[in-house]
Amino acid sequence: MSPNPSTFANPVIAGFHPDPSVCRVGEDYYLVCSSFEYFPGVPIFHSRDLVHWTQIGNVLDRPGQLRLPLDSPSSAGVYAPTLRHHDGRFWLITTNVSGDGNLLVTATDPAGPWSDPILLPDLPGIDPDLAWDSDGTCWCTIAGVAQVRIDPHTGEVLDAPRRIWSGAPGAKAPEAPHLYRIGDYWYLLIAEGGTERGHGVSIARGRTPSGPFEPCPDNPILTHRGTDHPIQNTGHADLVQGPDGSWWMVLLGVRPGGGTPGWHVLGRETFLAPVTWVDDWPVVGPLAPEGTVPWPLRPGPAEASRDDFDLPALPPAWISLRDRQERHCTTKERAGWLTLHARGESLDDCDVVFVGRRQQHRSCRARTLVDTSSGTGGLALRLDEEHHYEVEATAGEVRVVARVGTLKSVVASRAVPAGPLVLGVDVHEEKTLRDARTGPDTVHLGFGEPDGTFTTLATLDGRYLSTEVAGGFTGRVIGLHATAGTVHFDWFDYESLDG
Ligand code: 6LW
Repeated sequence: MSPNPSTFANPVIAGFHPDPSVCRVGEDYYLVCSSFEYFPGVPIFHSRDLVHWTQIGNVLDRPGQLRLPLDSPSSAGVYAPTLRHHDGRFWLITTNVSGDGNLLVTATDPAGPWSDPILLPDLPGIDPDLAWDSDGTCWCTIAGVAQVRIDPHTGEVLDAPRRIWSGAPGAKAPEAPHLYRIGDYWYLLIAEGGTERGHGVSIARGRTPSGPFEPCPDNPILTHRGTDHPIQNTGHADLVQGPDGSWWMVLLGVRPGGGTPGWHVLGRETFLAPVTWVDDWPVVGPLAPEGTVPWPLRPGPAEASRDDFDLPALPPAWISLRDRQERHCTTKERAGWLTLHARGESLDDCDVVFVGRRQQHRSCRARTLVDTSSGTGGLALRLDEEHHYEVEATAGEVRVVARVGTLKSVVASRAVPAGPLVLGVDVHEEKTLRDARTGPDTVHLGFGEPDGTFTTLATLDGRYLSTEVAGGFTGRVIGLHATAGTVHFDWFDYESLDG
């Protein structure tokens, strides 16, 4: 089934889900995204209509597949996967910039298990793509944009990288290549202009997979640079054809909030756009003619989710920093609770024990019930080691801590009776622009009183947990941490407040 372009809601996968790559097998679509410093890596989703996606796992979910050193920086790690189905198998190629470099894994069931990685030590660069010629040749195209033939069974690179196209003259960062055979042409889709406001998608075509490539006269075929469209930074795309013959593009974009320059806090998200063909070139859109809303921004249905930690493993949307070892993070130690044993001493440390989920709504509410009788820990809203707000408890006290760049402060604290405590974070989108400097949202951190009411200890400006302030490629993750001793969590609730 394909969506009706006038009615579906974007983003189709909200929150930090960048660099989407998609393929279809029969009636089923599968989509993967980058995961950077988080473990497990490369979330994989399934859909029947390209609009409603369910996460079915993570491709790199074993330590042998994903080695992220404990001192590797945030926004390093796993970049830009390509997912393809060929010869009865799923193939995924990606780059772990913090260690193994380019690597390839395969699976017969996309929900896993995926194979151990085949490393490609001789393949330079990032953003690898896979495409097979009719004679079985496997072409691997990388950012730059350059191309080699590889043996995907061994990882052997069969020739020296050859530059095949660089996009528009002078445009920065030609990257995210995907090569497809469509009709009589081989199409080379790329992103260019950088993954910020200048981002765009361009395409070229040739008669062979190695070119020469003729650029589309209408390049970029998609960009929102210099527009007031609510979705910005549009780029890094992949194409897919529905079983009914319709064509679609998945791409990344951001939803900046607040005044100027606009701050996006949810990371780069996955969007969907219809594609038609004119003169054998793809046309993306339609692009907002007067009076129509081509990419409706209706929020999805309000979502609430509770994790009771009753299962032996955490659901696939839960992500940890760099590794997840049972001796640090387990639901088996106290039945029905998640237990975290501290390693790093604060969220400033790369080896902190933190496990969370992506913030997927502009306004949302998170609550947890924590037992800190043997340690210190709580609930954190995290962008990276240098940008995070947390409400945490330790015997007899609850406090709010804010880290922004080199500044760190205990913003508020309160004595509380011993015993399990509800901690909470509410995020409220700023809907009214008071002036050009209005921020994107406010973050309210607090705790539950014994009578069931909620006390806000601190209200902080959300702009400091945005990509425009922090830099990098990720988005906010909200979750649980332990910074001393052992901390137990009975449940975690996340609820959309978008309406
Ligand atoms: C990715 C590159 C990009 O490798 O950002 O937006 C980089 N595009 O293609 C990290 O996501």
